[in-house]
Amino acid sequence: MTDPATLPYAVLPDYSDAERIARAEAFYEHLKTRRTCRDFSAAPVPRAVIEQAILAAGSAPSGANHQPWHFAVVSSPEKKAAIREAAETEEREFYAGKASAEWLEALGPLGTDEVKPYLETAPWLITVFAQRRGGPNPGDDKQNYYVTESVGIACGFLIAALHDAGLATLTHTPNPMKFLNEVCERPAAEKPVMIIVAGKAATEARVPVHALSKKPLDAIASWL
Ligand code: IYR
Repeated sequence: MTDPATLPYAVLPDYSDAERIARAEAFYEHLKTRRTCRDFSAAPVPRAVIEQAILAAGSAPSGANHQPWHFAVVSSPEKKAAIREAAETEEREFYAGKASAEWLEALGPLGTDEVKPYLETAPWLITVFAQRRGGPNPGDDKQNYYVTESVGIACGFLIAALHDAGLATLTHTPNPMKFLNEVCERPAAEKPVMIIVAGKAATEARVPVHALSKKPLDAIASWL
């Protein structure tokens, strides 16, 4: 193995144990206030916020650091209308029988349906694409690795960054969503993964009680 070029590991703050615990608690307290939003205000949000959040997403770890993602950011009313129309067409079929009874039952407590006005109301639709090929540098055409995992982590960073900027978010996944390639002018080889809707919540926005219940630590972690 050849020795790769290296730099010293970035110096992280040398917090006391008490400080670390307090910071971990504070971060949890902050992140848990995020609520999926389905009722957005049309109030504008500066593009610079979205740019910084995408840079945060782009800092995520990825297979071989190939960064196998593309964020197509839609704000034009025409494109948003096209996405809403295509998404609602898919969702109508989904709710009218394509989804299993079990799936529809699981969605019951969320109160969702095929009507998606927020796809036009919210100022920003960040459509996330996964790239099976690419590489560490723009223009590369190499195999990418752990694409699903990498893009999932980047989406998590993106949602956390948007939340930290005080924006409401929604992960929307119409099924199928291949129409996004055409609307977002992305090559057929890229796989649309999700739309992250971002903006301010409408003043009258409400959240389903179902969404507030999170599993306790002992149900989601074990210690060996
Ligand atoms: N994509 C549909 C259905 C839907 C599916 C799941 I799983 C959700 O957590 C929420 C919705 C819709 O957006 O209505």
